[in-house]
Amino acid sequence: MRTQVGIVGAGPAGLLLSHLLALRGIDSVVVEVRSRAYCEARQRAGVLEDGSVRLLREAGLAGRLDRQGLEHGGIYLQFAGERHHIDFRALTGGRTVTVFAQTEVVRDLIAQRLAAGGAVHFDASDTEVGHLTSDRPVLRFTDAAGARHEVACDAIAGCDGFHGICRPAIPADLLTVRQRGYPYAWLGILADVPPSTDELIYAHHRNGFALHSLRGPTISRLYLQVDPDEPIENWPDDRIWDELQCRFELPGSGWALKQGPVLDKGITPMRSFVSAPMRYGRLFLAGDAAHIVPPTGAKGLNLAMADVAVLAPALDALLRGDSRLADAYSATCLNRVWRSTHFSWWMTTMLHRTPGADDMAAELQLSQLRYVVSSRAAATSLAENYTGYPALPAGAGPAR
Ligand code: RFL
Ligand code: PHB
Repeated sequence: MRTQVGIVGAGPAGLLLSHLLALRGIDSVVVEVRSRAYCEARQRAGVLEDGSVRLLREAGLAGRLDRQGLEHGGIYLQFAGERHHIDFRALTGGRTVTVFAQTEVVRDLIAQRLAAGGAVHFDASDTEVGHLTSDRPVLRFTDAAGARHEVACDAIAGCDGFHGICRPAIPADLLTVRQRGYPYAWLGILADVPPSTDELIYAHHRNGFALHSLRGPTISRLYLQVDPDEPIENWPDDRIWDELQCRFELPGSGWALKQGPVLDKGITPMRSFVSAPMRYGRLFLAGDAAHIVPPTGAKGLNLAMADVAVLAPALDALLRGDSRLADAYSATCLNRVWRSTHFSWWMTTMLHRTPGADDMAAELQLSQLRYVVSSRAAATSLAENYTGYPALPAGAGPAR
């Protein structure tokens, strides 16, 4: 087999890259270890920055997003028994985010790639990459029927997430890794009940953080801070709802959290992780393969999309003999990655209860929250980062 770009991973990064390359007339082969059904059902992110929406729209992928995505002009921050609105539109000159599930983005991307005749090999196994410092790197895999393939490529994109094989293919002594773990995790549920709020509620509570998000007019998505090593069996549905009721409670306001059947539940660990550089020879890492942020800033999916928006034109130029954009790829992406890493860390540490934290730490946290909701400068900083700062680079669109 021969292709121009071998892509490992059919998550948002790999699929979107494959599409952006196709718009430039560049062919690719996508290799994915999971089944199509698994990729389409995996519950994850829900918030798209302005720039991500524009990128999908320019790439012709926003049909359903434009019909079903919910534009949100702010969020609520709740603490000390009060709920405060942060008005993104007013603070940033009209910028917003769009609530549209990652599962839907992935479904649309898979349907688009397959309809366009794109090669996406689901249920692949034993994926390997090699000859990465030559100009003819190879991608090897065993397909669903058990046949082994070797694909000769001009470049390989490692879009295979945090646990993939591409980052470990780079010699460890060439990588600088920065990481931080957090002493908590998120328990997330999808519930068959209309959202009890018009915009997302980020709640700081003495029992821990809680987030009320949504997936549409009839489906709610809710998260609770839990201990990282707590088994999910400790959290029957009734206990989850009791704890959500407690953390979102607004005494005397008349507001109530509606409950409904739980459709999906899972526990997600939290970490910050950045591995640099994002390139080794002709291997380019994108998305979670190179960096992870805790989900409190809603940045992971947006970073993955921003990476491939930079990578597509860089690979296009590289394949035509001009390596300047490819040489700048890692530094260009890491600038945004570090901004999002800082913002996600800041939101996370401001809103979660740190087990064992002393009263001093708790008061500092509350003071920070009071400052954010009372200072226009502080609220603007949150709004600017949440809606997407810096803006996607020029030339991020699909074709020239
Ligand atoms: P993905 O989505 O992990 O896709 C990687 C793909 O690679 C495949 N793979 C392999 N394929 C072939 N061979 C191998 N050896 C392979 N190893 C792995 C995997 O099966 C998978 O299909 O990475 P990608 O494309 O970089 O996308 C990143 C995003 O998925 C992630 O950053 C976000 O979901 C993070 N995130 C959020 N991001 C946001 O922007 N906004 C949010 O609101 C938000 N909320 C969240 C989140 C992540 C969460 N979890 C569960 C981690 C909420 C949660 C709870
Ligand atoms: C989600 O809807 O899944 C979601 C929203 C905001 C976040 C994280 C996750 O910060």
